[in-house]
Amino acid sequence: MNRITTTGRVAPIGHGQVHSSTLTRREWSRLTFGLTALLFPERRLHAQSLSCLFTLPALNVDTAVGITGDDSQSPKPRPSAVDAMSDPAYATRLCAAFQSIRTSGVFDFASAQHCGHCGGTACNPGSTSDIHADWSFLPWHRGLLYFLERALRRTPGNDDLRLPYWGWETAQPITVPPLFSSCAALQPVAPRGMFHPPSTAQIKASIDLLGTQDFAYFGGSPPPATGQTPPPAGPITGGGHAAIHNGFPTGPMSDLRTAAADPLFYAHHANVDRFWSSWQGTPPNYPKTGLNRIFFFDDVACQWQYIWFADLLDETKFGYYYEQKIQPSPPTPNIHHMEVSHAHWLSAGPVWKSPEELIEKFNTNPAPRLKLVIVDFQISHFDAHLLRFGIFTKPVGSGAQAETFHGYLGQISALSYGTKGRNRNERLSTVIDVTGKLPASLPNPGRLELSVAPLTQDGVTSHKSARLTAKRVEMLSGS
Ligand SMILES: [Cu+2]
Repeated sequence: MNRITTTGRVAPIGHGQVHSSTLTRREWSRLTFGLTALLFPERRLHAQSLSCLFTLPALNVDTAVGITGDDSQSPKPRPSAVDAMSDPAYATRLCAAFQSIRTSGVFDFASAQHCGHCGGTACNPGSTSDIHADWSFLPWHRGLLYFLERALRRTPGNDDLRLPYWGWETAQPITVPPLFSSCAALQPVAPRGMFHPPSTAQIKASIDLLGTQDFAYFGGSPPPATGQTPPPAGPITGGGHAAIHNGFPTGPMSDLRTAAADPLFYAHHANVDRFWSSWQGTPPNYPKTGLNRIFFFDDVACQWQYIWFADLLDETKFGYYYEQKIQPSPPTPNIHHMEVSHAHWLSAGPVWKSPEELIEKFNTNPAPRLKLVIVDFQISHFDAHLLRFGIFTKPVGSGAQAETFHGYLGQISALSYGTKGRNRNERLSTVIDVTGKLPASLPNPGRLELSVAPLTQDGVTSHKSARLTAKRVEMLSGS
């Protein structure tokens, strides 16, 4: 079988390259937790786990044997953090297991792995590889969580333990699960910081993605042929995923590079993984191409392990599942694709292929379920520290409450790399449920011109909007 080489590896670090571990250690220290962290013995493990990133052997993809599944007897459900907390025996065992993997260094290895995949950081100097900037986001994080969960399960008597998930899509207001304050082993190395819960609208940006058929509208598009521009980040990286990270203005979770040093990160990502699991159920549909990609993870004591993307599609093969799936809201059965336009880098905005026909569709009673797909747009003209954006059908000034503004469609959150802010050239995609919002809010019937404006914590526009220029805009219509 012909398989592509290791796009998942922390290239270009490999044989023959010398890196100063002293420098790495110093930068990691500066990058992450500052002097307070020096008080913790775990710091040594951080340094060791970073060194491990430099030991990745050259991989022969034709002979590499990936882990294809779990060796456990039967898959078990991952509990919600609330359910895990309500079972004191379970919570105690989880806490002890986390303590064990922190002492052994497995936790630090996972944290360093994550940092090393955040593109051009001190954990991975010289690389621009960022697992959050393309479609490997979901499978890669599934693999990371699996190895951590496997380590927890391998602590004595704990094979039935599974990572709890933080079900942030249901609660309002969203709160940090008390489980993660219940014992020292579930605390981050540096203080977690105050949590500012995202709004319902920020979470809705993730829920709107469920019920789309094409993986590109959910997790992103496969990498292109060599030399071509890579695809933008998958829509699932925005919405609730980014909004929860950004809910911590300080502390490890606020910066992708340090986020995995907080045990809460794994509960957050278990929920992102649960979104993927839920998407597959509505309807069952896997990515059809790009499965021949390999990811590596450093297991216990820096032992490299490999997983093929194709093997990560079914979580039950890795010993777990989610009992409660997330329902698309509102449900969108029988979605079929409707072309809006195939214009490229639309500066004038897409013109409906057949405006009359589309408007006729809008006017049926009940109105059809409509989802607007906006593929590949940039927000680089806004300051890199702005992380929350509203999308509108008309220009909007600063100081407007987005959700009550006539012409508001939805919003998206961007990922933060701490003081650096967003990635300079981040490209986004999103899917917004616009049922009942079109065409009433269109200034020019038959023509869709989108605007984007940064939002404050309270959902108010902080700057006037700019024209949203996307590579592609499509409409999904459900019956
Ligand atoms: Cu991540």
